[in-house]
Amino acid sequence: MDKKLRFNSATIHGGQEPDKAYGSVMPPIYQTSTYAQKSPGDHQGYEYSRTHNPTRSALERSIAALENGKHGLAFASGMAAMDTIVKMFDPGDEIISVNDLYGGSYRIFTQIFEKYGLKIHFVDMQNIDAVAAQINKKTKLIWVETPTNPMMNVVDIKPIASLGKAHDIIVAVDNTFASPYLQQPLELGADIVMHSATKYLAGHSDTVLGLVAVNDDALHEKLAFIQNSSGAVPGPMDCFLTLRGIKTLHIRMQRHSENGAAIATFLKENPKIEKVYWPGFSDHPNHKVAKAQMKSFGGMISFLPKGGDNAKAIKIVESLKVFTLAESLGGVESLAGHPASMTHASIPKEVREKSGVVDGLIRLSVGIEDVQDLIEDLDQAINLI
Ligand code: P1T
Repeated sequence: MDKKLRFNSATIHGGQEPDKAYGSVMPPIYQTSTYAQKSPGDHQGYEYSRTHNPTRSALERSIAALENGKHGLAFASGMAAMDTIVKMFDPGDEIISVNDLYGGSYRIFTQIFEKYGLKIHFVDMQNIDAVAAQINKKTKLIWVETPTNPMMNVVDIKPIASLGKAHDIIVAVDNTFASPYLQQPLELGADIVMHSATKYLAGHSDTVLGLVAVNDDALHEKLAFIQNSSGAVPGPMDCFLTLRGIKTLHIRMQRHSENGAAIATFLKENPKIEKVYWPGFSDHPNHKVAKAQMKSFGGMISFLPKGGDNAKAIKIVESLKVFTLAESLGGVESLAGHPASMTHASIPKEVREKSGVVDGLIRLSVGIEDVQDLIEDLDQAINLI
């Protein structure tokens, strides 16, 4: 489709055309590894499914449309997407990363990439001067995650993108928590946007997949080269499921945000709760930035029971009945997590505690159920402590 569509139409039509073979309105699941050639090199644009697959191409066009990028790339997982981005760099290169981030992202930086000679500096990016202070001639990548997992800090993307431009450093933003509905980092000047599409994009907790979007042709070429060389690509069925999820992204995100706001307020007013981390509160330290760079505040919330007590946190997560205690986020169903022992267990205790990820922290991924059922569920579990 040539016409540039508004976001709530791009989720459904962005980069999509009826299939050329039979006019199939939904993208067919091209469950094939290879493609017939008439003569060597004489084919219809597809040779081998690690390199290209038509169902994957449809998803790659979709994420490009949603992020206002020129190119999209799909991977077997969010981590595979991140792995591909970081593999663009050489031993001796330096990376500045946000200090509060998904435990798996911390793990790949410190336990995989440092082994290959990359140096990673973890910085509190709420302070732009702290980012600028780490830049030197070897700095090649600034890795931003915003809102951060799980502390819900918000990083101001625009000034970081300006720093990147001024020093010829690539700025990548992990946009998993926001989704392109709430925030579009390429529009704010970032070079690369990355997603664990496992979360809000696919939206139904039934697929593991990663996505990337960029504008620059040369950057796309580099990433596509590694994508094909390393081969961490998703299968066509997972691409289909993600495309199907994306069609309702805008209405799901609206409800996630409404339910998130109601639950954050309920928790904040509850005398048994010590602290609630949610960027929609006017007293959140980054509320102004969040308001400027995000359409709404989403459905991710972290909180501490009174005294930050871990036994109370465990009691709450064990007692929830509508919320499921599980890793991951962004599905239609509500999930609760205990970051210290689950999603952030690979970060040493003293490191995670510095950014607030203490044992007593609970993280909620607020789903799109009736919010009253969610509030009643939290209420009964909190009343047990
Ligand atoms: O799980 P995968 O699709 O490989 O994505 C990794 C990833 C990357 N970035 C962020 C911000 C993430 O939250 C994740 C995955 N996170 C969880 C599984 C979680 O429960 O936090």
